[in-house]
Amino acid sequence: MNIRTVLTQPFSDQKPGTSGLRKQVPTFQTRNYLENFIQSIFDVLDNYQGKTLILGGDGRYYNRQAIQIILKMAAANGVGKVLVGQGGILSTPAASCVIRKNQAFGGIILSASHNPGGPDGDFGVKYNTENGGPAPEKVTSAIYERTKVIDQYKILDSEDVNLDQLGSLTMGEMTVEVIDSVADYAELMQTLFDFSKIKELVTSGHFKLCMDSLHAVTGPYAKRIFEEMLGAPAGTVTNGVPLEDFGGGHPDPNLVYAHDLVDTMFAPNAPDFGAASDGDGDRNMIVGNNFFVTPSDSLAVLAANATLVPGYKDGLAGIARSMPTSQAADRVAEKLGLDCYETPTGWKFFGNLLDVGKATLCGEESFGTGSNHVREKDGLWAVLFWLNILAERQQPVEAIVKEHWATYGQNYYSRHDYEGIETDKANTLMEQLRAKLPSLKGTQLGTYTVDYADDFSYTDPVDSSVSQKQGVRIGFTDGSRVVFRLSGTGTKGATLRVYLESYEPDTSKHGQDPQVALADFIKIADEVAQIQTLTGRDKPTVIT
Ligand code: VG1
Ligand code: CO
Repeated sequence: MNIRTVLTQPFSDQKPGTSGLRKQVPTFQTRNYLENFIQSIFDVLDNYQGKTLILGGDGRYYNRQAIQIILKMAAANGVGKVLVGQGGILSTPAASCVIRKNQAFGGIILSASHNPGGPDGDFGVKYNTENGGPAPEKVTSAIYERTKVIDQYKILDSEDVNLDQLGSLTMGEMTVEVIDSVADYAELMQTLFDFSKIKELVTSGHFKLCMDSLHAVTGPYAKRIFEEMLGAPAGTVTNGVPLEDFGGGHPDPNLVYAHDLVDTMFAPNAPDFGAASDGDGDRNMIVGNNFFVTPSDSLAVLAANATLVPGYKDGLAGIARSMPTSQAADRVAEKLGLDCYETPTGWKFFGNLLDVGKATLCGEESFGTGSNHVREKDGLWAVLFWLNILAERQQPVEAIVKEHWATYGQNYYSRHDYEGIETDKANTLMEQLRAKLPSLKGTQLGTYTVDYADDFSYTDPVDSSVSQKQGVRIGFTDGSRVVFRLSGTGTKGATLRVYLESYEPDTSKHGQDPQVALADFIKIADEVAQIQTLTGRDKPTVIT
């Protein structure tokens, strides 16, 4: 056995963002770039010698090569056993499930999620801890500090592992087990949902389901669960083969990038239920026949109907949402007498709340929903949750959401993204906006009075850690809000996200186009943040 110690020099740009380290593929292919980051993870962890690590990714370009490198480095660093998904495939929620089931010390997930892939696309590395969730900030900061000074890494000289062959083998003193990517996850889903009831619905002949996996990681999961286990007709899952470049598309389930599904669902005689998921399988989009469900509403509807679903029949402990997510879920929490938590953007902030049992359901406006069954958001879980509700209520998606609005009021919601802005301009915009905040309270913007204006700061209720500067929010006295923050997942320039929300209790005013309903706030956002003037952009690149 030959373990080599390779001398290296630090890279200055290995700071993990909202969800791991994301860079363009050529950056990750730079000599020692991946190795430095992986060694930095091992260097900051204690007590993992001889223990189990989970490894897998979303199948994007460079996934297989990166897995071979990480296996050899894990062996050289004293890991006892690595469970790796067959073909290098593990969706993010499946990785979380496998970490928990095997009491692994952690997992390395290779993904840049919804970002495009391929030789010129993006790649990413995320470290998850033993609870199955994304490493908290204290861990990611420690990794980053280590990357700044790292001067060597360890790697075993060894043959590559055949990732397509299930079974165990040894690499130096480490065991490598290639596992079925889907089995553990599918088994967990069966414990949460009423599969026989969903099967009745999807095989009834009067309900049509469409699942677009966008050539990303959920293909094999969706085929096994919907077509094989639940009996939906072959072809229910489209774009179901994971491709290294996702077929050239953005594996991002929203109205812009999941256009094939959107065309199908907004045609005459459309199917009853459509869904899509992202690159790594943690996001979901839910569409009814000619009806789009916003992610914020989806969280609220799941919460309001949770007791119809076996895994949640005893009710919820609490609900958590990221700050920019609409307050639709808060209204459900209030009515059900549940605690509701508002966290910064990124799933890592839900981990503590889930671990101590303060929250059961969590959600983000960015097409992310999940629960305490794993410690990641979970795309197919959300689809199954909806199907279970539909099977119980026997109503169309649209009727369920409209009834929800009639009960709780409608939170109009939209996010406007300005992608690829020059970083300096984006920073100037945020700085100027921050400087204005103290003088805004009580003033009029348009016809609305500012109730509060601040930069969101979060104190974790479990470990008291504080995360500052998590987004500028301007709230008005009628409950509406405009939120501004810069993305932490992009790899080119900066992306400004503007989140717009208003509340409409009057049923006769429900169901309008959100861009019309939110027009006043779109204007206010531009004026207060000087978006056009400072970025030169007269409209967003993506509206969701
Ligand atoms: C985005 C979303 C955020 C999500 C994150 C990771 O982050 O806004 O809600 O948790 O992506 O999702 P940002 O910093 O770009 O706004 V995934 O599916 O990309 O792991
Ligand atoms: Co994702």
